[in-house]
Amino acid sequence: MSGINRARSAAAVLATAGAAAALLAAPSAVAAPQPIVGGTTTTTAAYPYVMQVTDASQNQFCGGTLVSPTKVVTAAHCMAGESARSVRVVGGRTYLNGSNGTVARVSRIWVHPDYTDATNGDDVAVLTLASSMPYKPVKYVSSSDTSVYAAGNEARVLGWGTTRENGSSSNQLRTATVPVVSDADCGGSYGSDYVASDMVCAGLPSGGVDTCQGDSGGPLVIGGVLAGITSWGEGCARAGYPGVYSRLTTFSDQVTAQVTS
Ligand code: 4AZ
Repeated sequence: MSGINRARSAAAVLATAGAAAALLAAPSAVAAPQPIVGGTTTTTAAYPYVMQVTDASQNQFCGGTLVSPTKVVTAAHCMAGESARSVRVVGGRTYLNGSNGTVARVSRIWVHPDYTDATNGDDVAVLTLASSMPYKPVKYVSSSDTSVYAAGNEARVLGWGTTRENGSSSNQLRTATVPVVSDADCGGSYGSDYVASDMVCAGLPSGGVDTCQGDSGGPLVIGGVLAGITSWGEGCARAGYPGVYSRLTTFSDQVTAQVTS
């Protein structure tokens, strides 16, 4: 994503400035490296619907959400350059370096037909598994459930992504909660890249808690129901730049068509 690349030099400057400040200020003022960015470790036993989306060697590159025994919702941008043969879904594996859980091959990949780039919306895909996952799926929003996106609602994000911008992935599954951001505020942050019909933002005004690289495709859960898909953002956990998620109510009927096919 272009935002990630643009982020790099600024992050390096901030890291240097932060290190200098740490020498001057109390060490306790410097936050320790955190999950996702800012959050806690968890397990796939606690969140059985969270899936690793991996390559054929079971190297995780995106997240996904189990919505039926053989259907996984993920981001369209995660499927760029992929084929059903090249992808696996791994359930029940809390640690990236684990070998436990259940590995499924993929028999079909549906990518939203209008998808071009995450910042244009339509960032949704559904994977059909060749074998069933023995884990409890999560319900997803229906098209009329738009009240879940009321600004300030608490949303849970999950993934194995980097624990800071340009950082390293987390070996253990992480989770955090972030408040939903209004369309007006998110449009203020991202201008025309924020397509309100297809996206929803979540994050704190001051940043510090966010999804990051490698969390893409994973769940945004509001009130126990899948309501979004981790999609994009300007860097990670920056003040004034919340994470952007696919607005699942918009795609719910298309997802259902895939889930029931
Ligand atoms: C990514 O590249 C990514 N801060 C995911 C989420 C966000 C940014 C980038 C949101 O997978």
